[in-house]
Amino acid sequence: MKIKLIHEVRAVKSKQELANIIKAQRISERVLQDVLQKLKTGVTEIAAAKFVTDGFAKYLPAQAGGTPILAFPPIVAFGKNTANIHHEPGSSKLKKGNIIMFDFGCTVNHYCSDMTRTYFWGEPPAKQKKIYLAVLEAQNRALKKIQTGERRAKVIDNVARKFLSSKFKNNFKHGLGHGVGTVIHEWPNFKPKSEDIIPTGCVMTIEPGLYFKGFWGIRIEDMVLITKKSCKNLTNVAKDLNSAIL
Ligand SMILES: [Mn+2]
Repeated sequence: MKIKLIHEVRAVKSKQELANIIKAQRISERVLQDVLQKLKTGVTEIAAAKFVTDGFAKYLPAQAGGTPILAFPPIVAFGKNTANIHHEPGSSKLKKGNIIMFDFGCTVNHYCSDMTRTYFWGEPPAKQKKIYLAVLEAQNRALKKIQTGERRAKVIDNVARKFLSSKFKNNFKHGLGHGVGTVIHEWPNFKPKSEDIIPTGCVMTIEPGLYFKGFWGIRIEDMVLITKKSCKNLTNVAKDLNSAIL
C-alpha cells in the first residue's frame, strides 16, 4: 500500500472537520447579507471591509487560544479595482455603475471558509452581463465535470478554462480552485498543469474569473465537497444574474 503524504491525509476531511468548514461558511453568508444591507453609494472599500470584519466579530463565538477569525484579509473591490485579483481595500468610493467584488472567509476551530461574489451597483451594461453569465457557465461546466466522476485536476480546470478562453482570450488569470482546510490554500489544486487527482472527501473551491485591467473583473467562487461520484456545493448564496444586480 502506498503511504500517504501529509498533504494527502489532511485533504480528506472528517465529519467534524467538514462541520467546522460549513459553520464557517454559514457565518460568512450571514455576514455577506449584512454587508449588502449596509452598502451605500459613497462608502469606501475600507469601510465596507470593516463591515465584513465587524460582522465576523459579531457572529463568531469567542474561540479558544485566540484563533484568528479571518481566513485571510477580506478582499473588497469597487470598479476598476475588481480587475486586480488580490486587491487590498483602499479609499475608493462606491459609485453607481460600479462592479463590487467580495472575497472573504472566516475560521471555525481553525477551519477556513472561502467565497467570492460579484455584484453590480445598478443595472449593468450588456457586456458585463454577458461576462458574468460566462463566468457562471464556466463554473457550472466544472461542477458538471466533477459530477461525471472526473477527478483529474487539470481536466476539470481545463473545462472552465477552455470555455472562457474560447470567448475571452487570456483573461482567466489564475487556477480554477484549491483545497480548503486549516489553511486557506491547500493541496490539491485545479491548475492547467496540475497532476493532482482530487480525493473523495476533500473541500475545493471553484472560482473562475475574467479580468480586464483598467476596467473591471468578475469572479464567482463556491466551495464544494468532493463526494465519491459527485460533489456537494457548500455555498448557499444566490449567484444568478438577477441576484447579482443591487
Ligand atoms: Mn479561493
